[in-house]
Amino acid sequence: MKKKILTLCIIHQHPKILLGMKKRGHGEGKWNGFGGKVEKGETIKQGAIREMKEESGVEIRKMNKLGILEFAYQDGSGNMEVHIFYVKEFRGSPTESEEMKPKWFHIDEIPYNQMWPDDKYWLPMFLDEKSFKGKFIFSKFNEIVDYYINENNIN
Ligand code: 6U4
Repeated sequence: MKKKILTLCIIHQHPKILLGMKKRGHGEGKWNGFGGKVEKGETIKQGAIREMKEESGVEIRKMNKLGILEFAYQDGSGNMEVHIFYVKEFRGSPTESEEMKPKWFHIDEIPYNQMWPDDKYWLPMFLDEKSFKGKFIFSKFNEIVDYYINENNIN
């Protein structure tokens, strides 16, 4: 099956990051960055900017791609390639949308137990502005059954 290309954007304004509570769809009930599927005719970067605006009302002014992660399921369904952007500058204030409820978290209080289980492996590197590449394989219960992650220059 063809991999879907998705984006994920996290604003880091030290010592806080902006996450959103996903209100519906894939990852419902979890805190996560903002993003979604890249649409036909747009670049990955354009998709990231569009999703951030749609889901949080925030306009990205400056960002940097730090990670590419593949998420796969044991049963072979729905492989995703997620491009992860570190957002440094933005305009507007985060506003709740139909999809996401935004909230700033201090980096010492990141709610890992209410996030995707892979996040604790890569978010610390992300916060240090290190680039990374990896793959996570999930069971149908969204548990990690295998993974690798490499600190890597992806650009
Ligand atoms: P639609 O239904 O088109 O609105 P869309 O918002 O385009 O959906 P959606 O909601 O499926 O896409 O996006 C899923 C989001 O969750 C993307 O930002 C990628 C992110 N994501 C998916 N699996 C993840 C995982 N294991 N860990 C993580 N983020 C993940 O940190």
